[in-house]
Amino acid sequence: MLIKKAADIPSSEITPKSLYLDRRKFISGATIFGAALATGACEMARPSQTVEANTKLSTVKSSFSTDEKLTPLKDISNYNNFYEFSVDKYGPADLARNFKTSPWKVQVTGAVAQKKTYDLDELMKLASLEERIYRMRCVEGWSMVIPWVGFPLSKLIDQVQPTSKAKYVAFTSVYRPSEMPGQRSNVLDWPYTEGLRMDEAMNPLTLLTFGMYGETLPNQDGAPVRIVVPWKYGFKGIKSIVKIDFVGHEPATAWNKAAPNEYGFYSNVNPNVDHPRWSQATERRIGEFLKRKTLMFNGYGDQVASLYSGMDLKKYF
Ligand SMILES: Nc1nc2c(c(=O)[nH]1)N[C@H]1C(S)=C(S)[C@@H](COP(=O)(O)O)O[C@H]1N2
Ligand SMILES: [Mo]
Repeated sequence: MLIKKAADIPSSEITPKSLYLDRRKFISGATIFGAALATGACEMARPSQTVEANTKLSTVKSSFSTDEKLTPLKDISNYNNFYEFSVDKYGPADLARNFKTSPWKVQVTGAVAQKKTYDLDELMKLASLEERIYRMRCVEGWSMVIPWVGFPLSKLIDQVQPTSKAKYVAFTSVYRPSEMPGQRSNVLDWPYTEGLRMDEAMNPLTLLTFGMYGETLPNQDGAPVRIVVPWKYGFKGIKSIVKIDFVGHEPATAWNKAAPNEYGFYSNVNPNVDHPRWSQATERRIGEFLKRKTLMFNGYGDQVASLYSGMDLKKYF
């Protein structure tokens, strides 16, 4: 069996105070955790929101992992950009608690020989799951080190066999305003979309991601499936994907549509190209006081610099 239920909740996880504040919400959220209630759990004993992530995943280690200090799970899962839920980074952990991630289907379509709609289980079984410890650099200037669980997107691409017309891959997040309060406002043009050039999508670093810290993704981190592209700014890592479309032209992307002069299609981490409103030369690693220097391609230049040889990265930012 690929997956089994976790026996317990990691002791490292501490329920944030905000989760105690809304009792009504707590009760409705708790009804889905029948097991916890059956054991007579009271409010204080309620598992933290990572209970949604309590499916353990068996993984193999990856040589692509950094050995830098991991960002604690409680920080990764309580400081999120997920505008479908909230523009406040402390918001999604609470607001995504009742987001329904099962059943889940991902439609793979466009210029491929094998168009197919995958059930999540089926998608997860396409290749062995790896633990990949990657740096993640948000365009806003903070960074984390995250032990993701997934497999290279190239494994899926090989399976569906793109035709010669496939030049880019376009990704679409779920659109479900009934469960995603942020989608009831126009802060972005919903659904969230992202894209990669075919060679970027095929690069072994590009991870189709199902989990972190050895378990399925917390809802606020993009459950049940997202993309992680560690040499690009965090927003390229589109969450809660329902569609993967192989296309002939550079696809429109959510942040590029919202502010084309600020967020380019490529969005490679580049300390030499400032955002129009701030420098990108340094970053704050969550949990650290002093800022660090941001590395070209977020430190992944050996693996990806050749993808951009001859390109003016100031123009194609
Ligand atoms: N669908 C969707 N995907 C998204 C976002 C979003 O708002 N919606 N935010 C992006 C941004 S700006 C970042 S930095 C990362 C954050 O991922 P994390 O919360 O798991 O750290 O997700 C990216 N993927
Ligand atoms: Mo971000």
